[in-house]
Amino acid sequence: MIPYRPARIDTDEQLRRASDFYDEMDGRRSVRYFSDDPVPREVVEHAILTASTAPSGAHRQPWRFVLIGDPDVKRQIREAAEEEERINYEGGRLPDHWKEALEPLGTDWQKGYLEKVPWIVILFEERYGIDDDGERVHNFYVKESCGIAAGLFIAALHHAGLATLTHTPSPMAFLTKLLERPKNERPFCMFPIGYPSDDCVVPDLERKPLEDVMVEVGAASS
Ligand code: IYR
Repeated sequence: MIPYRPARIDTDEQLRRASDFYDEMDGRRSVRYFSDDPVPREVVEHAILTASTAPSGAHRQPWRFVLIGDPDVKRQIREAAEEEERINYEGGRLPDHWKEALEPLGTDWQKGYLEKVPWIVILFEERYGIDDDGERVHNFYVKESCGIAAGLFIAALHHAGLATLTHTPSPMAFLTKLLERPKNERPFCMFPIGYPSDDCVVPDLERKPLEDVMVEVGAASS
């Protein structure tokens, strides 16, 4: 154990920071229309480092972020993702209630942004570790850990002025094969990363107010 003594912030400053951070995050939107303007690799690498600060079960950090800037690999990902999504949208794999829920988002099987963006990051969950003797090592709370890391990643990208889409083409198994990942890794989420295009639009969504997302139980003492 080592001491951990982060400086206390006074209440006014605390409120200001909390509110400023909320405003910043409330300005984030998932983007499906990207420009092909370049984004420095270091910015994305720093966002991955930030994501990797996430708490994880037994500090196993059961994640691997696969970075793709190669146009040929991006094209292969687009083609494979579209093949799956075409079956979802047009081949009847998406149930009607799901299609209806997606209608306001205007999504379809076409995923042109996967080729347009300067970077794609694919977060793989590490289902189990492998020790020096090649033996399996149990990982804990893998989905929870990766979910938290994904959230920090999205926040870090937004903070750096970048846009992304939390994209989970379904099924995603094709990514393991295409990216030649070992069998202890499984795709968790895909993140096309770049700047929104000049003509980017997003659905006119509203977020739930605090009273719909928080309940207080009991009476706080202060
Ligand atoms: N994976 C599909 C469908 C999709 C599902 C949900 I839930 C969304 O919020 C958005 C899309 C696709 O990417 O089009």
